[in-house]
Amino acid sequence: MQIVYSPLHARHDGGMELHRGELVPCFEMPVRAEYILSAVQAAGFPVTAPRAFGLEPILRVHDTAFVSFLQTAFDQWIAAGKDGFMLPSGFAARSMRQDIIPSGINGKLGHYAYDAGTPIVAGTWDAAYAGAQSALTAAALVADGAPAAYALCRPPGHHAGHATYGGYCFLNNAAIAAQSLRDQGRARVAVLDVDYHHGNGTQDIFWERSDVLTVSIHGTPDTEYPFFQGYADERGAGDGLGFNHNIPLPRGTEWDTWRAALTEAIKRVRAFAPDALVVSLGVDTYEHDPISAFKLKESHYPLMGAAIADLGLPTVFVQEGGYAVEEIGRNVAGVLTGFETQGAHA
Ligand code: 6XA
Ligand code: ZN
Repeated sequence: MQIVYSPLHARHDGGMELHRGELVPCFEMPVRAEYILSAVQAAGFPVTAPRAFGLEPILRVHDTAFVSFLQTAFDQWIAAGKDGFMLPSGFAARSMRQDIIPSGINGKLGHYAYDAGTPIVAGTWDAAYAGAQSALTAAALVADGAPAAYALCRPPGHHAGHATYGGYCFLNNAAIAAQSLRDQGRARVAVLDVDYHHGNGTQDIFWERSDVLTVSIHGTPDTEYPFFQGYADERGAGDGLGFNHNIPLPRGTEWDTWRAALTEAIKRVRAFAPDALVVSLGVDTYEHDPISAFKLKESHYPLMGAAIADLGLPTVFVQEGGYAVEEIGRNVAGVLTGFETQGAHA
């Protein structure tokens, strides 16, 4: 399986985030990608650079004004006399107007963002764009006949909605990959999200679609980020009703319970009979992750990969979260190795 990697990810180095009431250095840092790259190379996977697909496939899932906000936001911040990293300080919550996009940069931030934990810096767009091109390259490899490919995207993507950002995510790499598989003739595509956090952006993008199934296993939003989405009763709407499945699990969940949830998720994917699979691969389910509370061990990641390979589907892996930086590389490589080993016997 090819690994798609761009060094441009390092241009996003976020500074500080507001995390559970405290301003702290960002957990989502460039060294994450370097640990993953070293580990997958050590495991023998070949690495390739992303190809150039341009903006058009990004605009298939994201709002045009939102994308141009991401492209120009930092310039507006500089023009307003600021520097460093940008965080919103007021949000369009509940009773406030959703239909207004203020021209001032602070209002714009509050319109598009839904948390104060996702800083934008000078290089954020370059990194997010390179991540999306990496996801598109992995999707193209699979569309052209590779059994699987892995996009080492950073920053991650699964919290980014059609016109919203948060949870360290700006462009939804998994959704962009899934849509590009649809556009290359795969009639039905499933997205399986195994990150610790609910893939609320992916859910949002495909909420009314019956051609893209979304299934997410995650820490219950009752206590875990993103708090306001990811509950089991969210099943899609309109044509998409019944094509979204959330499996929230409590803090402290261990492998046996998590594996049973994966079996349930895989059953949903199988019943959908997709032509291709996109996996939102976060490894923040790891027992020592600093911002998460599941108890998966290093030995479980190859088993996860093998269970996914059992589906027998052309598969695009897209990197999401994982913040135990020294271990995430081994855990990601574990999933990919487990997938390839099982796939070879399937
Ligand atoms: C709040 C935590 C954001 C979660 C990011 C993540 N600052 N999502 O790993 O998958
Ligand atoms: Zn996560």
